[in-house]
Amino acid sequence: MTNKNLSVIEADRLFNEFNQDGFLIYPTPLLDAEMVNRARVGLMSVRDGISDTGEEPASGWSHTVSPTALTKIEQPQLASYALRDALANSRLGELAAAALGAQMVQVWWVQGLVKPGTIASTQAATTVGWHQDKSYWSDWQESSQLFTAWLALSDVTEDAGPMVFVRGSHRWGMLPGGDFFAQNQEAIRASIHIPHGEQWTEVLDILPAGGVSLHHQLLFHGSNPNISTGARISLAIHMRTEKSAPKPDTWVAKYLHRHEVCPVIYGDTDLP
Ligand SMILES: O=C(O)CCC(=O)C(=O)O
Repeated sequence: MTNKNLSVIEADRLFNEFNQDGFLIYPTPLLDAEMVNRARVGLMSVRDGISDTGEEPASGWSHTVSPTALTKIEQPQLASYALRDALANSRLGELAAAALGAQMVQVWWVQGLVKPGTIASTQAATTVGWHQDKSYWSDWQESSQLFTAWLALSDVTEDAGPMVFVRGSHRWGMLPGGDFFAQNQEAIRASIHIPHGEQWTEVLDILPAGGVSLHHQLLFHGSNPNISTGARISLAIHMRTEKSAPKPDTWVAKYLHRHEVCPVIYGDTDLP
């Protein structure tokens, strides 16, 4: 697959914005409404323990779904054809290739995320603490070019617990203090040593269903509690470019050859 829809000027703009800010918010839906709907229904079915492929999500996922906390389903596309279709058939590949300046883009891990709203819970533990994704990705060789696309499957308004990006923080290097699972953002932020001359500037990731954002593996980000009535539903799609290699015999490496689960969504190079 190549860049069919993006002009050279648009591709340059995406590349420059991603490199400068460490993220890119792309509200134009990458999937049509019917596919978004199928994917959302597919993810919620997997959450409810239904598999139409005969496979289960990856371990780490338990069927104990708490209505008061963020539900995180590891590799939900193992259990859903609708999710496999959504991953393989959106314009995500060309968008990501342009932003990264990549020749090849492959999905290597997906997390289904359901963040309950206030109807499910009045006191939900649905904050995602400030963190850098790279701190959780030790299965990869150090210099691997990895990043995340966050695909909204419901409208993500300001009150629905959107992600929040810290502009330019991908240039600060790997810093101690981040914690996805912690709920006290002020305490995490206080423990992060912001490099001299840099500023902590927060940008809300507001998206309609079908819209997507990309973020760099070193970018500090987190998310607010969902104080809207409905659930916030999304996929965090972790991807790699041709400049990446897994460490041998790791958990991640065992999925990469399964292209129906980890599709190559741009280019056709099949790397280790
Ligand atoms: O969905 C969220 O609120 C956070 C997701 C996240 O941290 C990620 O996609 O890297």
